[in-house]
Amino acid sequence: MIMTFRWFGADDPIPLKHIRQIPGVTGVVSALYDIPVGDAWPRARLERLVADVDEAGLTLSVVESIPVHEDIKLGRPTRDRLVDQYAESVQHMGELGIPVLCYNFMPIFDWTRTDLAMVQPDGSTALAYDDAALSRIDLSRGTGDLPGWATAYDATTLGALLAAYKEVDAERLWENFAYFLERVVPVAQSVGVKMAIHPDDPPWPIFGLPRIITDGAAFDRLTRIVDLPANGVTFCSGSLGAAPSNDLPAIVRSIGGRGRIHFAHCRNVKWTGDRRFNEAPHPSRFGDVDMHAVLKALHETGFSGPMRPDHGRMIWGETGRPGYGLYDRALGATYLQGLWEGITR
Ligand SMILES: [Mn+2]
Repeated sequence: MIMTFRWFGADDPIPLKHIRQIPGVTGVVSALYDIPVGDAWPRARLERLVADVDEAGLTLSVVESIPVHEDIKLGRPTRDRLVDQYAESVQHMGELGIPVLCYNFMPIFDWTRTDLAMVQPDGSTALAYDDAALSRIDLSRGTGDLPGWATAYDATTLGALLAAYKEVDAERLWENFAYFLERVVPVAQSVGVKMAIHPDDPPWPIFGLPRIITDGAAFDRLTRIVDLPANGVTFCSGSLGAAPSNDLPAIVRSIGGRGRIHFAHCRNVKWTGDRRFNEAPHPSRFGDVDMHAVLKALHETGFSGPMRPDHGRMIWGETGRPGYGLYDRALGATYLQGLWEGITR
């Protein structure tokens, strides 16, 4: 297992030299954040990122993520050019020896929460989700009302996208996903890049949009569409763990047993109602994810890839990017390593 930490590039208030000081963290998870969605990532830019991380005494272990253009998810005629450009980015990763790509296939919205700073009994704040609160968000004004939404869409653009997805149900989305995988995975396989799809977060449809990567059956289905080792998953305990129906250790044993877990996100969630949860400190006892059982299953299935603490709370007065402060994620990294040492020794 390689312990890693997400870094948002030069604009991240947490510098690489601080990440380097978290015990045991050797890998960095990052991306190029200023390339328009759909464009091929220039090899020279990616090379510069690798060099910056290297100079800090760390290794770029994972690209998270190269966004998939909505036209690909919608199956529009423009997708062929966009898929080619995606494959070109993957090829550049391979040429530079970056081994893992984390990506997702969620329509329009990436991970979604309804509260970015829910105050916890200990005074810390955590990300939270409540399906009832989500249903009250008015999208007719664009993404402005959605807490922390990174890709801003104005009302017209968002309205057009939502209308286009009216023609795309879950099965059509699977077809469009298959089209993408059939063209990109062989390239990844040939250049030594492991593709690791991130499960949808939360793992159920939102705003009437289909979401398909929500459970172990979906992991199984997608990895058989193109049955190559490069076609794998990111096991995110927090995303899958938001649904009580997901038996996390069983999912690890199934997909991990086939050698298809290429990256692990470890985070705890506390269920507080039907489709309602908040994020919790990493250790098992603070949430509904049995982190010991998850890591034990990862070890039993021979997991040797990168792992990172996923979102953390904001503690000790820290401010910054929601979910991505330094302190709680650093605590998570050391906890996960302690658990791993206990399991593997
Ligand atoms: Mn995750």
